[in-house]
Amino acid sequence: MFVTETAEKIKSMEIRGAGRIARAGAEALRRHATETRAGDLASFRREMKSAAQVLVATRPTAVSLPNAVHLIMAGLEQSVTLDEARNGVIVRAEKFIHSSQHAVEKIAQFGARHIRDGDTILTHCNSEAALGCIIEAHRSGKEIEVFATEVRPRNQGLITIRALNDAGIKTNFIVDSAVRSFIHDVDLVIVGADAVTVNGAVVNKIGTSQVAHTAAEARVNVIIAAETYKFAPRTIIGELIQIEERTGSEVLADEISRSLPHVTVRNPAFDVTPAEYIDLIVTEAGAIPPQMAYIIIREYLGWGIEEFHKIFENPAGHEE
Ligand code: RI2
Repeated sequence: MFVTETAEKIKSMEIRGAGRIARAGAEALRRHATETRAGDLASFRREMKSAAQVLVATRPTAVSLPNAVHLIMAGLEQSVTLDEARNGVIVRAEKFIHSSQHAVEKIAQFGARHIRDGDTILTHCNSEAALGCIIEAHRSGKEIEVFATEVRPRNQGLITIRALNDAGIKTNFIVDSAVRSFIHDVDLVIVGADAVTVNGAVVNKIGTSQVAHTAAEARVNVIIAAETYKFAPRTIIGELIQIEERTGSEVLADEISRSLPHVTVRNPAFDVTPAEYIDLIVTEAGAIPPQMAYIIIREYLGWGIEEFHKIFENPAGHEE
């Protein structure tokens, strides 16, 4: 079953990156809607909701995935025939995938304009949105240099330096704890996001908040490259973003852990950078100060406060 396979690949991080997992989830829903042998509208709805729940349960932090699932599943309750329901899911999934790819391209154009000729940029983890800005600046003829971190424990920095190398960009590869040693050589930090909360805080790969704090101390601007579907609507009603804690074996080999009975390995995959350490969030709808996050949520995800009143008044009609 393609949904189960996709869910496993997202959980294991074979498919990773907040944008990529959202598109993978959308494709899984599209294929499920196309291939399911549900014979009537009620069973189709049940099957699609079950597939949606399997996908949303894979990784709890990147809101891009539940946002994509919500956008694709919206309207399923209102469909009156099986064909209308099936085609609606397929069309919305295709639309999400296309608009998500287009969003990364727009962010690259907008973000590249904030990179000056001669700048040295630091990036952390592997964000296609953030890398898009850097590579577009280089492609447009700007002379730039990059510092890229290793990103323990899953080493996503290796993916980043390969992409930068392939683009012909002069790159310095450093361990995560070396950021403060090099921050005075850096003109700008650009990173991605897994979630942006209503008060403009950004959830991203573990270590991002230390990078941003170090940049703030050195008066280096921090830009977040984030598509609108990474903004977290439910933080309007006070929901907190769950920080995924992954297995300790990603950090320390099991046989070593077993030899250290009093030691617990803690492996949070993300951290939270407060708005005060962020200068700009570049989205496909344009660049905003982090304090305008609510506007993006309201304008692009349609989740104004009244939306939540509807949820409270009619919880059944708003199942994920
Ligand atoms: P794009 C990644 O998480 C990193 O935190 C990255 O900054 C963020 O998703 C956004 O990536 P993981 O999947 O969507 O490596 O910009 O845990 O590619």
